[in-house]
Amino acid sequence: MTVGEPKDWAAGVPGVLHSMGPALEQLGAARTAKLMLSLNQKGGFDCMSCAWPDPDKRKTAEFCENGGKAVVWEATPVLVPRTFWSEHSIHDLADKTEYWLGQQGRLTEPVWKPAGEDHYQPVSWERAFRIIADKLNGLDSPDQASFYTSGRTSNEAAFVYQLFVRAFGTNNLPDCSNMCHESTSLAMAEVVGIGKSTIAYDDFEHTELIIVMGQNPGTNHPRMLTALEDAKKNGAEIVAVNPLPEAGLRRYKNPQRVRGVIGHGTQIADQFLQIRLGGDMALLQALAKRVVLAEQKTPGVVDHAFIEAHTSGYEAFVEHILQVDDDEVVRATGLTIEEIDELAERYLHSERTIITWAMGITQHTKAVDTIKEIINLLLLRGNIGRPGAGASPIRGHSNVQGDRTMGIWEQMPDSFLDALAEEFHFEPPREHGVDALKGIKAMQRGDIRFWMGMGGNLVAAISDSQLAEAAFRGTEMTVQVSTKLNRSHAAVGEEALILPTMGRTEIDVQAAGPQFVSVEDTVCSVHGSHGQVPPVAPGLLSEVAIVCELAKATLGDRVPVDWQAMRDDYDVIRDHISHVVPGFDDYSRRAGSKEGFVLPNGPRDSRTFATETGKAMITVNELEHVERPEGTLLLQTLRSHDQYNTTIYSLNDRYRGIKKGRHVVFVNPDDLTELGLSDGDHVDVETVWDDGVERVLRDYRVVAYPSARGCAAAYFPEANVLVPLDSAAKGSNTPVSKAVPVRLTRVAVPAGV
Ligand SMILES: Nc1nc2c(c(=O)[nH]1)N[C@H]1C(S)=C(S)[C@@H](COP(=O)(O)OP(=O)(O)OC[C@H]3O[C@@H](n4cnc5c(=O)[nH]c(N)nc54)[C@H](O)[C@@H]3O)O[C@H]1N2
Ligand SMILES: Nc1nc2c(c(=O)[nH]1)N[C@H]1C(S)=C(S)[C@@H](COP(=O)(O)OP(=O)(O)OC[C@H]3O[C@@H](n4cnc5c(=O)[nH]c(N)nc54)[C@H](O)[C@@H]3O)O[C@H]1N2
Ligand SMILES: [Mo]
Repeated sequence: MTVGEPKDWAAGVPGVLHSMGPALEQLGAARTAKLMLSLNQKGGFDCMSCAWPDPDKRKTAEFCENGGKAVVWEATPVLVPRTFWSEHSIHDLADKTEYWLGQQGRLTEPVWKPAGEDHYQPVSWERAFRIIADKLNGLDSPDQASFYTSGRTSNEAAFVYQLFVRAFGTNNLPDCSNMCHESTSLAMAEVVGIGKSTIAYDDFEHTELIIVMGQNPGTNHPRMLTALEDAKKNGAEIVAVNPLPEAGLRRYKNPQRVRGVIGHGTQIADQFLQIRLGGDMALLQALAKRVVLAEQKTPGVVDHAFIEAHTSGYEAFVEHILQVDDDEVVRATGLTIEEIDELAERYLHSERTIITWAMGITQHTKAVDTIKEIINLLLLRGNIGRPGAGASPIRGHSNVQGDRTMGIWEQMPDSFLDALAEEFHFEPPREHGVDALKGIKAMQRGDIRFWMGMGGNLVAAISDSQLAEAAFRGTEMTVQVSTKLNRSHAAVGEEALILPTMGRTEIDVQAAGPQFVSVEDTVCSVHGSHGQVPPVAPGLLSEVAIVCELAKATLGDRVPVDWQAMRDDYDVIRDHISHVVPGFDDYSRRAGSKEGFVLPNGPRDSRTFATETGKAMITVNELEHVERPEGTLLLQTLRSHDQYNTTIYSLNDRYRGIKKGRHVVFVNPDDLTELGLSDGDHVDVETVWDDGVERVLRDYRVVAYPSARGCAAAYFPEANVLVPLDSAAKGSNTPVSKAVPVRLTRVAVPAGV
């Protein structure tokens, strides 16, 4: 492993080469060109990487380096051979890294591990469905089964999946959102009536100020840099709030423009606030206080017409916010008063402000309240429901937002369940199901005996890996619908099945001909995704086909649903969706059209807020920040540039200067001095948590890095070993992946290193 200087610019020439090089090698020029030129194009397929929206005017190459990697990873013609299963026991697979597992290639045939065996063996689709159906029908209650979804699943597959699960009789529908933007969904639904972004793509063109909080777009939403760059050209200011000086937020070379290639790139952030982990709530309250104080001096700073017509709670908020203690804010944020005043000035001068955020905000104990403070700050100056202004959570998985719209949620409201009952003539269960964390705990107790994953890799993605793996191993059956091998195929129940599926790049032919699917991006725009290349293997079924066949095998005639018709022609699924989900009228035609369509959004369209008070709720939240016990650091777990969640594309993290290694912990040089450590030392990283469980990462290399004081960082999913299962955000139950108190202990460096 080598550690070099971190880079302060993103994309540019190396970016393009990094994405095209491996593509050409593995795929061949023709297949690559076919895929890359239809990626994110109208009539093409939707990138399966992040949920960033597509601009109305598309470029010839409308994708980023990391989207390119995701496409190559999926469309690879490297296949897991039939002999693999006899050569590798499940114990053997459990010793492999995620990187190795992903490198084995695409899964091509269903496999089954019978009880008592340590090997998977090939099994026919029919037999696989029979085995699963018999297990499900043998449970004492449908609630002993749980059905997870990862956010790559299309609207069509998600809809039939939740329909099957509810027809089977449970609301146990956890999803990756539980670990991701759940805090956002909860907070925004409560205070503005919808758990989604209140802006449209165009708003980036009309804004005067964008505050990017707790987000690393250069790696995780690279095309957002283009939107930021365009906004800057239109005169907008950009502020980044982050404990790390992430590349791309500092300088960005746009590979699509000649200037980007030859110049020094655009300086993206006008101001960078290097905040301490978990300090955002204090910062937001301090900003709101400054707005209120400015209002006292110069009435009109607060948008009174808006406050009166559209909000509730203003007076109580003003009274509370004036009590905010600047000393506490400084302690919590690690920022200076001058820095906070400067941002406040920018906010007061801007007539149209957008705040965006991602995991740096949602994965904290007080995440829900922090997001409510984002909304408070925006509401004070009327920054919701007008052009160039709004609250914009930037979602992760490419269709995680659509899956939720389609009913993938353990707590869907009665209005949705009523519509489902009316459309399909059965009574769906009403009792709420388990989320991801509760699901693990139910497995630990033996209350959940069967677990199925529609994509994803929950064993690796959830906190407390050791306990989570033990929980999975304690179940009677685990089933994974997957494109490639991962850890969730190695930590399995007594019986286990892997059902291989097609990806979004592939042409999906059913009885009625080639099918398309559809997805919703982070700004609520829905559009079709059309597979482009033949599936890598002949025996693969689509996710829709797998669900429909499983439903037939399990439910027989128990509910009057025509699964076969839905499998044969996805228009039939979309017709049902148009009857059940508001905003989807004439769905097939509109999703199939080149433009797609934008879902209705009360706050954005008409400043209507479906909340308890019927107005946008300005809320009072008690300030709390994370304390750091002496001698410890707060550790955040994050993504490298060459990974997609638990999928590891390579062992490099170019922008942070890391090559060929992931066992690193980034620490501020002054903290190292204080702890008596230096760059290059090897340490054990151990969680400080009082429940007797040992949580430790052994032999990590210390990297001196300009992180905020007291705040360290390490890569997920490896670092999930350190995140206690009981450490969850209040209300949303999202694992607290961005503030783990840890102690570093130096270990001897093995000889030869
Ligand atoms: N290439 C690629 N793209 C992806 C993904 C991927 O793994 N690879 N994952 C997808 C998914 S599912 C998601 S959810 C998104 C994730 O996108 P991000 O949220 O950008 O992902 P993280 O790597 O978790 O980065 C968190 C960022 O927040 C900062 N941060 C951490 N804690 C705090 C805090 O307390 N306050 C503030 N202000 N900042 C903080 C970190 O320094 C870091 O810059 O990306 C999506 N896109
Ligand atoms: N410590 C820590 N933990 C975290 C996070 C963190 O920041 N820190 N982030 C959290 C977040 S934001 C998220 S979203 C979760 C992610 O959790 P998941 O969504 O569960 O994990 P992924 O790694 O995205 O899932 C990858 C797997 O999906 C399968 N797959 C890929 N494409 C397809 C497809 O088209 N169909 C099907 N059926 N399967 C497919 C492949 O087998 C692949 O191995 O992790 C969470 N965990
Ligand atoms: Mo996510």
